[in-house]
Amino acid sequence: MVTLAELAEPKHTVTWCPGCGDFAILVALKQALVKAGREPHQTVVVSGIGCSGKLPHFIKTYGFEGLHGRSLPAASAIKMANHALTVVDVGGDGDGYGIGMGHFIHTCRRNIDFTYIVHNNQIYGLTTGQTSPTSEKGFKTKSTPEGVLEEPVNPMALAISAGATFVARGFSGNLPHLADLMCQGIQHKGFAIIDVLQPCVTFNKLNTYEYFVKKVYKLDESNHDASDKTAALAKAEEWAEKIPIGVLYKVSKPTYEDGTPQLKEGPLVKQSLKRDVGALLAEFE
Ligand SMILES: Cc1ncc(C[n+]2csc(CCOP(=O)(O)OP(=O)(O)O)c2C)c(N)n1
Ligand code: SF4
Repeated sequence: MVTLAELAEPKHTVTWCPGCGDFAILVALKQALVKAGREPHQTVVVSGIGCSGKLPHFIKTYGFEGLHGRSLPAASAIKMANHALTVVDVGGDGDGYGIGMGHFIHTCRRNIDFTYIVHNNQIYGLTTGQTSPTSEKGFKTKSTPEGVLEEPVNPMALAISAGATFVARGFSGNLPHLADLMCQGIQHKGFAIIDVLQPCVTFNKLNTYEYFVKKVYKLDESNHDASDKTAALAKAEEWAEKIPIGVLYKVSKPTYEDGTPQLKEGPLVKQSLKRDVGALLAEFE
């Protein structure tokens, strides 16, 4: 059984700013993998580009850091090539809900069995503080000095509508709760999205730890029914005085892998490349 120490990556120094919410996400992910009993050699952590995208360097599993906004296709391909692996994708709100938004919607509806953790700090961190798709209306940033004009996207409502089968929100200020959510997401059979409220202490002076501590409340301490889509959408719309954290929506549906006959013989990477292509070639005669 893997231990927390075995998941520590000794070769890389963590370069996030002191106090960044990314630290709690990294620790929560390690705790979740240990709790779920996933060994490092059976796990791949995938990312795009951003402060959040550096996470695969800081955890001793397999890892892949790809292009900005393109982590979901990479994670989907890795899972389809070897569906025996545990795949976890991590990225920022700019990465997943901006440039990667098309992939986000289609990944939700495909229901491939992997977990997507979004470090939602409502700003572009790595590029030093521009507006992101989840920045609040009126928020003044480097790219919108007079304040954001548009309404923010609502990732939880989008995920539920698009067909994701596990939709949850965590807060990096509550590590045990976040680790438990991630463990549930990893154990869920299907696409699990966990949006994490992650203060960027350097560039977002609006959505701070104090801002969220006053607002968040746990859904598991309310009478929310996570199997009820209408109730889940109502919870997804709550974003004012109170913000729910926990599992908003969870249903069981066949995965994309279940519907792919080629995977019935086992992971593609374990299958022989020696195939009888005679029948296929005959079609071209
Ligand atoms: C195709 C492409 N466009 C733009 C960039 C520049 N870029 C790098 S990270 C980033 C946004 C980072 O913000 P976010 O995804 O929210 O992650 P964070 O740094 O906040 O964790 C941008 C625009 C890039 N690397 N590639
Ligand atoms: S810039 Fe923001 S998101 Fe990036 S490491 Fe620093 S505090 Fe974290």
